[in-house]
Amino acid sequence: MLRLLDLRGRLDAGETLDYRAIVPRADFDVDHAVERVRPICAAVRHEGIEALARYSEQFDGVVPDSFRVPAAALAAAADRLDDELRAAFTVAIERRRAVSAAELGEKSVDVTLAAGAVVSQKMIPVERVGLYVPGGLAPLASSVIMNVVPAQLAGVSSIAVTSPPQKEFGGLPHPNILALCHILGIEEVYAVGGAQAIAMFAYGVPGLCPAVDLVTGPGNIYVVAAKRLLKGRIGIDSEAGTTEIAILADAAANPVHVAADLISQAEHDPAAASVLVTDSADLVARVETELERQVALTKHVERVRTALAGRQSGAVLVDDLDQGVAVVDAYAAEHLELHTADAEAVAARIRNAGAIFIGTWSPVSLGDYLAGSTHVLPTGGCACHSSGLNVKSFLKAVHLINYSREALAEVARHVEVFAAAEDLPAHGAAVTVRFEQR
Ligand code: HSO
Ligand code: ZN
Repeated sequence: MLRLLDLRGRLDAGETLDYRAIVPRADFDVDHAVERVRPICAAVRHEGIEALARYSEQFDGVVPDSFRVPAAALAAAADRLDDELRAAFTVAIERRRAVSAAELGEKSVDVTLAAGAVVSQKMIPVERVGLYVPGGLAPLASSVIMNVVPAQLAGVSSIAVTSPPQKEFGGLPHPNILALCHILGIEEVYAVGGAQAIAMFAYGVPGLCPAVDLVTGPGNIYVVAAKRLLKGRIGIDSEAGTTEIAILADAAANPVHVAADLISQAEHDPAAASVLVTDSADLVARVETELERQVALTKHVERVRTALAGRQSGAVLVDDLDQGVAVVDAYAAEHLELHTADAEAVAARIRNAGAIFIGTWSPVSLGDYLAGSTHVLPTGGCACHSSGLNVKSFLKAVHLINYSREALAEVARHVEVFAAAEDLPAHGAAVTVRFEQR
């Protein structure tokens, strides 16, 4: 089912391998999608609610009575939650809160560089954020928790949530999404999805939604493209797009677990990526057998098959664990699972991954819901420069510079010389003028 990429023996044969260029990737990339969403974002900017209605009709097949979800609908959804699901939500919220609280780390920095020369750093929460919760093939209620909890712990004062309107729920977002908003105390909720939702947050829509400073949350490739397009006007978290899982495994890995986890993320989208990297051809064969068996039993069989057979998925055979680490580092997966001997030590060697799942008892689907970690993670190789959504994503670092007369005098000549070297003498003068007698 998986495309096979056999790298064994190629280094010994003297080849140099550019792993970034050869790891499985989709053909369709975010740059293409940016061109598709550009007119959508422009229309929302200039036509506001009318454009939202048009795109809702076109992409969601329904136009909500009101794009702002009424408060009564939030409360009603929470009332109707069944007990078991409520209990699962509670554990997920508690665990994500516990980890978020620890993510705050050092709150402030204060450095005295010389007598009277102090630089400190203050972390200030972004004032207003827009949080995106995916609808599409599977409305992800869990994304409400992943977005809202760290924003609240960071101290964001104005939080808006949006999620696509669902035809079967009369144009409201999925009821579990509404219920979680209510449980978490979020009152500003919109029934808007896709690129148009990101544009609504970025530009604001008169009479509906004031513009936000930062947009976070996972989404499909069009949501990611809109975030990339509007970045600058708004801040964004990482580009958290179509789901990916990479599994680094050795011969002793459990093929039942490996296959189940590859399928679990393939379930999200026909464009989802499931990649197995191993030095064991025997494991590949056993995982293939398991995939055949388990895929036939899974509910979303078509979607899963398409994802597993796609260009973006595959099995990569490597010479040894070292090459395996190099390949997964180059791939920079959103989720990386380690099914190897001494997986903790292997984890310590990984540089690029959105989140690392250590050992056979830490599957990605645990992290998707309630491990305590985030599931809003960089995709498409962005894990080599970006982080998953966390409390710090909602905070800005501001330096405070506080020098006394004496402390400035001590370095005045350095500033003057530096400024002259850059041919910016007025910079130097701004310091020296302070010490000239008049
Ligand atoms: N795997 C998705 C998150 C998710 N899965 C939510 C199920 N629900 C992206 O990390
Ligand atoms: Zn998932």
